[in-house]
Amino acid sequence: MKTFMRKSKLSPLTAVLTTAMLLGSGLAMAQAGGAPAQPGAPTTSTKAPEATYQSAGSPMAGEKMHQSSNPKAPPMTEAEFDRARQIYFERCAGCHGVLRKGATGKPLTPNITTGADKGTEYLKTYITYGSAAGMPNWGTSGDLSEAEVDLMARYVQHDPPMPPEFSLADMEKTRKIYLPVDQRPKRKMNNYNINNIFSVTLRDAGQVALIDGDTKQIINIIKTGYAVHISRLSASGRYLYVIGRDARLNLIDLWMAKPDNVAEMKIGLEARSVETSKYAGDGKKWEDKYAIAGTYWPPQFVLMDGDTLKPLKVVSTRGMTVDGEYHPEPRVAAIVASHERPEFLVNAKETGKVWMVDYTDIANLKTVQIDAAKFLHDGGFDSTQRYFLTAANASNKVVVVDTKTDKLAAVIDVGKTPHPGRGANFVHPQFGPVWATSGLGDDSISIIGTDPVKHKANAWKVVQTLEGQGGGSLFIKTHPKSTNLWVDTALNPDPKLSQSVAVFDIRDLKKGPQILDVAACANLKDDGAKRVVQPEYNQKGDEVWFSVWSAKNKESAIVVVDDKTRKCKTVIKDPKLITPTGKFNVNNTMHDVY
Ligand code: DHE
Repeated sequence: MKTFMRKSKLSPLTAVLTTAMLLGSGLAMAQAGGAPAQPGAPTTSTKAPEATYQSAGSPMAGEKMHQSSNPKAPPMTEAEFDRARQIYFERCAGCHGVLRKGATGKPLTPNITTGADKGTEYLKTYITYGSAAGMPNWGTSGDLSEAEVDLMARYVQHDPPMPPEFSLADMEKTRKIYLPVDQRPKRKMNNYNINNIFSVTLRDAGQVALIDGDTKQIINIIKTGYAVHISRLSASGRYLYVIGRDARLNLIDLWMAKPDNVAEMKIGLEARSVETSKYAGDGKKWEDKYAIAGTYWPPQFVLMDGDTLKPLKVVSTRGMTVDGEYHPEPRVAAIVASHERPEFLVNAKETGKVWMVDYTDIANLKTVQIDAAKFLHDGGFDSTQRYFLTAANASNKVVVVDTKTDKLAAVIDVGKTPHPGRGANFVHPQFGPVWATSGLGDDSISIIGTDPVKHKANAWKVVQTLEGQGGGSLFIKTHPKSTNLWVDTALNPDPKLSQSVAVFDIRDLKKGPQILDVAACANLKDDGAKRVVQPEYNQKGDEVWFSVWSAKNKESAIVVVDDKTRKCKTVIKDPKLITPTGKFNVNNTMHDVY
């Protein structure tokens, strides 16, 4: 084996923990959950990178909820209950669920946690030492004190408190219009090449930076939601939508002399996804017409007017899983807009169903639910934009939905905990058009055939598995004009891997990857974790941008790599670039180019 093809540095337990983090609801319980010390981990602390990842916490930790009590459970004062509830939402809810009915972690309802063979002492051991199945060792890692372990052991024997619901009227109450539609520009009022602007998530600042992709200058830093997550574009490219983990949705008008917020609204208590109507048929009737956003809590999605965010219809995702069991909190994960029909595709994570939401008649809303696989997370289209490929991450599968027929096309076994972002489309020299995903749980990169017409034998099969430089990969990317396939390993516990990326030559994938030390290019003044995360191409497809993501009190940067030479070209640094993570190029996001 060549030295650059390093084996995964994830121990099985850490892999599980990392997986749990990713499946979490903003709390990423596991990382603070004391991922065991890793050889070669950053010198500051073995958990420092994970702590960065965790810092979002659940926005629901601060929500008022009623104390519930179970007479069979050990008593708690109101103050103890409130403190335990806060710890639960900061660290545990992501895996065990808001209602403790289980998600990727086990259910923790009183019928399970109380009883002769369970109870406080049993639970304390479990919380202190963790389990091989992925429960972090909260006590021995030092993340929870003995008193806190005792508190949590008692808390989980009480009935779970119910966070509030969030109605259409609640949304409307929070809606703010900063610039009414009739006062907005009638044409583009700036000289920016809007198609090459990048919206950069400044995660822990609760802001996005708009960066001019041509000049690499910051255009504006705009206040958005808490632990802001993703940006998406309207079909025309004029409007930018940004969603925060606190479910605050911001609408930014890129036509303004200095693009800025024109409206905002809270769509719930905790969220990750937003999308806009993109169907180009019907004489562009749907262009910039609607937006949709989904929440982790309450488990629902809302359809809104595209330019005012006026909420029009809210739909609950509560219901039966693909296995036929009721799930009270199926979180809304990725949402994409169909190019084949006026429809949105909504991933309901825990039920494993993809909802096809027809937006032609919102008053008489038609939806189709496709049984896919549990734990749907992120995904994107194939190169023809007919098929939606999405990871069912804790099921180790990729699901394919045909947006022309609104039917399931395939469920494919892939590597451990796939995490494609939107994935990578390219023409494989041997197998024709393919889409690829990397993953968190191992170093495999699964390449799936996507052409059921000219390459039928390869369609919806893993045609090749590449060995990346390690597990802990979050994103993979290429561009139709490029012959490079970039794979990050941002969550690998080995800093050598988390600070570098692997780049494969699509023309000769057997050659193995070149490893590029992107963090070194950034030459940051502070020590500590410098995770290199999320490759994103510019409009032309000749540059690929990486975030070098440090802790919020340390210097971060964006490194622009020349795609042809694979050499660092520009480093964008600014004290205002705090914790940059996702980057969304207007053209590529608008047209689903990846
Ligand atoms: Fe994400 C996309 C959920 C943690 C960066 N993330 C998504 C999507 C979901 C999701 C459902 C797909 C949205 C869509 O397409 O509509 N993310 C979650 C979590 O639940 C999780 C695991 C834990 C959490 O606390 O939120 C989580 N995500 C992270 C991070 O810590 C990352 C690395 C840094 C950050 O900014 O928070 C992160 N997630 C991203 C990015 C995308 C994303 C950059 C969009 C990728 C793309 O190319 O489209």
